[in-house]
Amino acid sequence: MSHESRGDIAPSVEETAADIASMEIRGAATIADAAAAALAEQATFSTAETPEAFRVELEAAARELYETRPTAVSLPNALRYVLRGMGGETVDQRRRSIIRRAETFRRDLEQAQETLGRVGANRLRDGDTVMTHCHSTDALACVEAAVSDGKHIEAIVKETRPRQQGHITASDLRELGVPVTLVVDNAARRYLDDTDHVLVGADSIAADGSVINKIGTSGLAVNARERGVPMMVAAQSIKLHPDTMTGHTVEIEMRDEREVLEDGSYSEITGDDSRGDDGFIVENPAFDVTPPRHVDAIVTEHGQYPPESIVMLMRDLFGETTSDPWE
Ligand code: RUB
Repeated sequence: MSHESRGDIAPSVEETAADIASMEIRGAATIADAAAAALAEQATFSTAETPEAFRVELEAAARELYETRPTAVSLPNALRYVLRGMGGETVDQRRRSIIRRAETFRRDLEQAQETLGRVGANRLRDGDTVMTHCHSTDALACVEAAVSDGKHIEAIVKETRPRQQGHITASDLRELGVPVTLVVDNAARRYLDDTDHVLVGADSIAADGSVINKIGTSGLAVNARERGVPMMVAAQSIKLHPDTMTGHTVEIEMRDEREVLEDGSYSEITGDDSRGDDGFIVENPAFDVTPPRHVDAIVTEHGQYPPESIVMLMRDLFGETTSDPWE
């Protein structure tokens, strides 16, 4: 990737971009938060001498962050929000406007998650068991709010290969005092009979109500429908993908095959660590698409929506058209 004519990017922005790409920073809300913070850092770091040069630097930093992971729309939505707040005639005014806007964004993000959590908690009854997939801070906010309302909630936590983010969910739930049963992904259907709600997050929500989330979500949703278990998606409005209103599709990230093979299973099969000419291909899609017919409710900070109605909220929040985060 060429950084030509991108201006001077702050080392901390480069670090944030690398951490997002390597999933050191991960999960759609956390990525959005880190991206907004990085733009504020770029504003502080900038030594631009003209307001125009300052704008060019901020846009270059936004591109650097944007190109890390393609699926979670919270990333471009965050960048767009912060950059649109740039105002003023001088470099210092612009710097202050970006820093303020990033702070507002991060505060609102936290608030939205708390509000969403209270909405989602209303769907959970005392004594319910939820099944989770991957690690979603929005989904956990619903459980946290239910627990703080005094409800007893238990959780069946899917491990979520290949990166096993379910382990993070398990430990977060344990901290909330929620009894956790950890299961491998293949065991999920068996445990749906003990489950009252499937509860997942989202990386993007499309205009037709499709939910793009960690690979395996769609299979879980199909099984949940077949078992009659309601499927609830916890997603702040920053997860709404405005481009899908004009027919664009959401890009599904394909990640490095080593994530699938890192447990050594490949060399056990082939006796070879090097890969390449052994006659099979490893694919590692990070996300999948769950059609709206398998989703019961999308819970946002603006209330809960049947998936087919989410486009109304999308129009209210984004209008009809969108553009790149730096335009
Ligand atoms: C994370 C994932 C999460 C969503 C929502 O994928 O799919 O369910 O990002 O998370 P990855 P949150 O681990 O590949 O980033 O609710 O925290 O935004």
